[in-house]
Amino acid sequence: PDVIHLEDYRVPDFLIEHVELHVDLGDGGTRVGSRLTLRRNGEHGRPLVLHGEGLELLSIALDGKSLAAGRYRLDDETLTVEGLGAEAVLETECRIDPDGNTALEGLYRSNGTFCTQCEAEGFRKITWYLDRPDVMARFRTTIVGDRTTQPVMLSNGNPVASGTTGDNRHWVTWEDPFPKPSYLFALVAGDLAVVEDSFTTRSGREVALRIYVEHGNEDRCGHAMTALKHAMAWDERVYGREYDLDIFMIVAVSDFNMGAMENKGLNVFNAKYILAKPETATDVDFDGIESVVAHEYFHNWTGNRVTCRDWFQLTLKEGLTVFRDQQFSADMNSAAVKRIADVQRLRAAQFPEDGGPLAHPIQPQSYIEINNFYTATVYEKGAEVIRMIHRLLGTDGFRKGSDLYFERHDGQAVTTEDFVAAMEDANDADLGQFRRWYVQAGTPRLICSGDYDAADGSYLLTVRQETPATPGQPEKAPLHMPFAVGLIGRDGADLPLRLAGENSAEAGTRVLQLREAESRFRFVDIPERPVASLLRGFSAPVRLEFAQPAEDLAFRMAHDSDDFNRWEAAQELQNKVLLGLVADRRAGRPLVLPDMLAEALGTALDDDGADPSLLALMLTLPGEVMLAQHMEVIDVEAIHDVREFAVKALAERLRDRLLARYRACHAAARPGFDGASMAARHLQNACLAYLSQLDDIGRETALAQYRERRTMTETMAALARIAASDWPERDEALADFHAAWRNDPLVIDKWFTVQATAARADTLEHVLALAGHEDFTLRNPNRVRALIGAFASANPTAFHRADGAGYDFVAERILALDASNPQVAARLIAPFGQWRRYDKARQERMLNQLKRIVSQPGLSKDVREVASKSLN
Ligand code: HT7
Ligand code: ZN
Repeated sequence: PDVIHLEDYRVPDFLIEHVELHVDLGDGGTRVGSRLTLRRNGEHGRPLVLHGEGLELLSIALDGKSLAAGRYRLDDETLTVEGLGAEAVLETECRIDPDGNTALEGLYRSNGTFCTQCEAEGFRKITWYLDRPDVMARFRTTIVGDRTTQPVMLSNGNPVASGTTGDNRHWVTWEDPFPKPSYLFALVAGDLAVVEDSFTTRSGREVALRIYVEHGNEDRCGHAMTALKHAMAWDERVYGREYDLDIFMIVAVSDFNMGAMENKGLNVFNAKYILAKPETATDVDFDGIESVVAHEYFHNWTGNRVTCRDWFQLTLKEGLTVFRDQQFSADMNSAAVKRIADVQRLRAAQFPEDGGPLAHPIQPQSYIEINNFYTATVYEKGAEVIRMIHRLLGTDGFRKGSDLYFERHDGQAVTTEDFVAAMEDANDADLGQFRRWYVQAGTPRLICSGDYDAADGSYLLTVRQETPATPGQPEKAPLHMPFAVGLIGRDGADLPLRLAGENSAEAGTRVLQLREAESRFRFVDIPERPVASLLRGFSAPVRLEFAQPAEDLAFRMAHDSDDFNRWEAAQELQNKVLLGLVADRRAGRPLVLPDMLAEALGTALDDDGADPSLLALMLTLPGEVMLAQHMEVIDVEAIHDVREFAVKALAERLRDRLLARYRACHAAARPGFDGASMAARHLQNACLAYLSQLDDIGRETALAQYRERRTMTETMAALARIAASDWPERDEALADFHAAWRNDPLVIDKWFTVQATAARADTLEHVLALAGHEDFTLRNPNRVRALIGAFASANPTAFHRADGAGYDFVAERILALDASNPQVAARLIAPFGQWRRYDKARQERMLNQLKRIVSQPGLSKDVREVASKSLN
């Protein structure tokens, strides 16, 4: 296979100044005319080589003259034209087939609506082009369509002309004044409803905001619109960035490979991240909409105005934009709860990636298929790297750096190095060693120890860092990182911190800087043995190893001034207890829940002053997938049994307090999307997860919550309990839910997921039946993720069934899906890549499935790359 290497980067041989597209949409195929104004880039005699895939050539002309067959060469992936002058105009016309486009890349149809997805390399499926991000051109796009079936026809920029052509057809021309790479091109045409609003920028410009959806969904756009306006105001306030066109459009489509796409002025969204009302969407969905709408909007500056030179720089726009959307959501809601959610996501998806065969730095050095590198590492770890720069430079320093970055590079396609250099230059800082984060893969371990010396009142903190070897990187160098710490006194307050040799002490959190393989910090004037709170706010993306006694963890759960670390202390205590129970079970010892865990959680439940959402997170035991990360060889059944045992034992011990909190939250929550109601529902559902395990009231509580149908958040939490149960009402409730929502695809996705993730011995049989259900299709990525993705990544006992039937089911679907949508198929392989973590029998079964996938004839390069790398 062709491997692309960063070190082979060369500037483009030609630049494109202007593009005129003429897209004639039709039921029997679409004709795309293109007129490229080209300029030779530098002194050379090389031919023009344009990218193009799956295009049927209809005509070609250079500088106004039709080209004879010998003057150009066509193959499966390129069009080569010799003999261009320093400046040239190339015109081509081709036919493409959007209806046959099941890969959802390029121009395709979703529920009748024409739409595009061009990142990363989809534009070459629309016309021949220099489809690389460092070629930035001005686009003028004319769309011709049917007046009845495509009354709405959109592209980037502003509409500048329109008309009709007879035959019930019409046309519209859009012009985008900002030069952009082809991956930001978009076109949408269909019969869509529009919801309108407006935003006045701080310099007084009025921007029309439009959200286009399928008819009937107009009442589900309110939350997305509000999120958009909040994001626009936030980017002005926090980064000084204003929107730059007169119109900002969002289109929601039902068939979409990822979450959304930041095309200039015309974002295209997976409907899941736009459509919501409390009856149909959960609070998690509402939060997801707010952050994805903001993320795509923020790309207008971090990605569009300043874009990537090449795809190895992907984290330049994605890591930075994820960091910005995380900051935004933290400002809009509870910052601690948001930080916890972000870290949970990093640990669930990125840590396994970084410790497995697909580990890569946030700036990969090579790839076969770039679509495979839209990873948790590039996005989530990339955001953590930016967050560390923010910590090291401070809020004002970071803002100075981002101002300089935009000032220097507006309108350019740049590298991560340009970003780091702007941060350094604006702050006169040295990020030399810090740059290793961009090129070194693997999750560092921070091995910490603390020694209190009562005689001289000092506390010595020793921190050793070690990054495990990753494929192709056996040796690792020490990294520069911020390490936020606090020392808590016996009264629960943070002690003032002064390092030996310093003159004054500061109370609260201290941000230390780690650079060496081993660092030592001696704090002085410490009057009593403190309880250390390390890595506050998760100040670096590492695994912290610090043996802290259970009593200290319980103390921090009650007193840590850093809310993230209060939760983290609860997690650590729960991990300790549950992994101890796993060892007991494996040794055949009886399971006994230690009193102190119930007491610590009981104390948390009594804390009326704490954010209910934070309490919900503290009460929720680490999931099976998270617990598994702490085992040398993952014992799927033991983890599952022990977790179930602990939930039930805690429910019995804390019954009255759980019930009281449950009732209070239920009374406090209103159906809307206000912070207090969402937090109350969060705690209500965390309590329900315990209460539903009780033999006497569990069933009636869950069924009553389900039957009440107050909000989708409550309904789904109850249905999840019911779906996992053996209660006689189970089948009836699932049938009832399906009947109620059969016409609402986003809700039916939830129905599939709740069954795919149910922890039952017969889940695989249910999932097999669901794969044959009339509502199941491999053609819709959301549906695939709802059933197959959820089963493989969120139901460990069923996916890792000892007989290997779970593996067989998923591998078979990956192969089937590869024929129509390789990008989505490749993303389903990740759980197989973790094979080394399991027992020998499971290892062999997982490897056999990977080998089966790799040996399939005609496999896409997407699936081949991931499956073959996963074998290592
Ligand atoms: N920049 C986008 C990444 C993307 C994508 C989106 C939709 C479908 C296919 C895609 N390939 C890559 C989304 C984002 O990060 O904002
Ligand atoms: Zn993005």
